[in-house]
Amino acid sequence: MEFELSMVDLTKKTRFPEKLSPYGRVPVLKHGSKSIYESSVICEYVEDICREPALLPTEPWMRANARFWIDFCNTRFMPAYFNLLKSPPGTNRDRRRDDLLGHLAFMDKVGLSEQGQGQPYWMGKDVSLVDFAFYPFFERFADVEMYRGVRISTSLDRLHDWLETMRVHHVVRTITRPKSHYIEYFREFYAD
Ligand SMILES: N[C@@H](CCC(=O)N[C@@H](CS)C(=O)NCC(=O)O)C(=O)O
Repeated sequence: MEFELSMVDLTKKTRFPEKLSPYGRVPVLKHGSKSIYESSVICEYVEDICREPALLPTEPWMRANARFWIDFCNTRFMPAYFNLLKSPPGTNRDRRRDDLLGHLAFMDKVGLSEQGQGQPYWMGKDVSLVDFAFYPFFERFADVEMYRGVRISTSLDRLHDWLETMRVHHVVRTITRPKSHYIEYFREFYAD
């Protein structure tokens, strides 16, 4: 779908209240006179108004499952990621790192191995909103690697295979940036 991207400087966000959600955050989708907030709600909205290509399974149980994983991403994985990244020096980073690593292992074992059953994407043979919910964190993963010493274990085969599949997805390739971009961009926020 055609869209126009409007960037907001979050260090000056008081100047742009009309471009922020009621939580004071981006992204916000403006569609005509309507505003939609929160990434996963925005994604489902776009899915509702543009059904092709379908990015959610049609079968109700599979649809519920897709929503479970998107919820897991928002309520478990993302908080663990930022709890570690935003932890000041001297706080218990080992525990926070273990939390994140535990989620990665769960994603590999239960999400990708049992759910995907040898298929390339999270929900099977087709890319879905689940893949697009998780992938942005791996696009920027160089920040937790560089500034918090996280490594994805080589034993998480399915996770590594999925990452490779996503890295070369034609849509991901149009927006991807190198690791060095993330390392430099996040240095001022997260380097000790
Ligand atoms: N759950 C939200 C998270 C949005 C979010 O944290 N956005 C960040 C930028 S990536 C933001 O607006 N931060 C400004 C702030 O929290 O003050 C979503 O997925 O849309």
